[in-house]
Amino acid sequence: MNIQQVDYDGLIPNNVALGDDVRVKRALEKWHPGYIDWWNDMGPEGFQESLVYLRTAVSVDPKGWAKFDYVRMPEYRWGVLLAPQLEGRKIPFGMHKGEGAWHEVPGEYRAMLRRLVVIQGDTEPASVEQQRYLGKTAPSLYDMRNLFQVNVEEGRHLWAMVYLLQKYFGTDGREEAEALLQRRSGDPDTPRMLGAFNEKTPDWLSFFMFTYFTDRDGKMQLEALAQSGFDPLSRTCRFMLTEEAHHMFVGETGVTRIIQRTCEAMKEAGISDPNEIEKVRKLGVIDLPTIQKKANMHFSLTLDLFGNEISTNAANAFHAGLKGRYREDRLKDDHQLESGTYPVLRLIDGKIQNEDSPALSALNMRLRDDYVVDCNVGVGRWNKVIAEHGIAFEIKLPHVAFHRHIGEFSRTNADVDGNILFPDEWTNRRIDFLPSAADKDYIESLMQPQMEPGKFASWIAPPKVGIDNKPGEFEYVKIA
Ligand code: BYC
Repeated sequence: MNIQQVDYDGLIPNNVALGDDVRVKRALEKWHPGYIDWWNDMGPEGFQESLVYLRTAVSVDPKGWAKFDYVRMPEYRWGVLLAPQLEGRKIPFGMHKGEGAWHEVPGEYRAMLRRLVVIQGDTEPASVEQQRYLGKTAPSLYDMRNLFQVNVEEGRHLWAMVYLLQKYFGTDGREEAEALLQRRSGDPDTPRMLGAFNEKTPDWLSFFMFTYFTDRDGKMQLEALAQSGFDPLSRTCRFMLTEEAHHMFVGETGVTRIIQRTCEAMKEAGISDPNEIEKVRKLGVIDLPTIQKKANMHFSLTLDLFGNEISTNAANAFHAGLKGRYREDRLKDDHQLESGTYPVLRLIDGKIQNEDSPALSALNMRLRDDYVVDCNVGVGRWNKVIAEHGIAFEIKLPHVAFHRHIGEFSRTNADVDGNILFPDEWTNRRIDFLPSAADKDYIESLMQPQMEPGKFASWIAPPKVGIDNKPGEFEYVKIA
């Protein structure tokens, strides 16, 4: 069988010769109805019968892997897709560096590996649950389609992790696969595993910020797992990264288009001061300071997903060869980190300062640093749009100590510049940094659906090009 091509003959599309693997095929077929029930209950509400112009993977060849067509979402062909196996691949880091990559789970690392797969798996359905009401307020059919594309692919990413659980982790894996369908984002009794995935995504600005910031954590974590010495995990993550790129594109361009519309409207109305919030809001667009506050919120919530700066879990996973660094294969050092150090931001004597820590313990910090660099690239592009309109305003990522719930800074209150605040100062100034109830109400008031082909809500500019090069008035979703 050609690994690049996906076999669409059976119930579960795949490029892993599932037809020859009766045990796993049966296990997945048994899991399938529960997944469809979950999708129908927790997936995009109100649009399950609509025809959506979606891409589906037909190959894992990076040069041409998708085809576009109208699909009803519950009939989307979710499947198991792994990037091709690299002949003779070696474990690239940790104590087993240079040994042949594993094709079965090494017994001594079973629990650690399972935990990584389960955490990754848990985030995927969580994001679908968080976004399930957004279709009803879509600013255009183009945006609605992008939302649904992201949703079905997060569903596929769940399949990707469930395949690993079912194939490699026996009874425990089967139980974990079931549990992934039981937990619910935001549920007080059975919440999703990581904090940011239990928050609400109440409006489209949040959706774009989430896909910009939180999907980018997905990218970083998947890049780190793609380095894994456990080859099936590496191959799975490599293909997931191909899909993930579109999600971040949706986020980055979504925020860009909101900023662009705001700037255009301000210019037309002759408003040059971005802080004239009430005047700007009268134009039916989102003022730049509110966009900044939303960025502050989503960035800080996402930083928590990197775990504690100093982490024995992360050190163990690296040492064992299970989870590497961001693009480990491009780094030039011994890939074992037994002796090196890494600067870690800490709160020492009430001041935020760098302290050298053993590099192995500081891997979460390092991945978070790489993440911040990556985040800043798109922020720079947002600022270019603002500057092109001659408006004196810059979106800035807040300090990493701001609004944290995990790690070194979770026990303190810092402002967006990293100044430590007394608790009452924080309480008083919180609404300067994070969306207030009034900001939320205003954004909510804008969330009126625009479902006419080619039309866009007042607060967002049209995209530069359509999906699959379709013209502006293309009907991306045929609403049933
Ligand atoms: N919330 O040693 P520590 C994505 C727990 S996003 C709650 O600091 P570690 C996507 C931790 O579990 C990418 N609990 O943490 C994006 C541990 O508990 P136990 C998802 C937290 O393990 C958008 C304890 O605190 N993938 O794909 O080094 C849409 C001490 O932990 C949190 C992954 O994250 C938290 N935020 O690092 C759709 C990759 N942080 O075990 C999808 C897999 C920490 O002591 N996960 N804790 O009871 C990992 O690599 C790591 O587990 C983490 C945490 C980075 C999450």
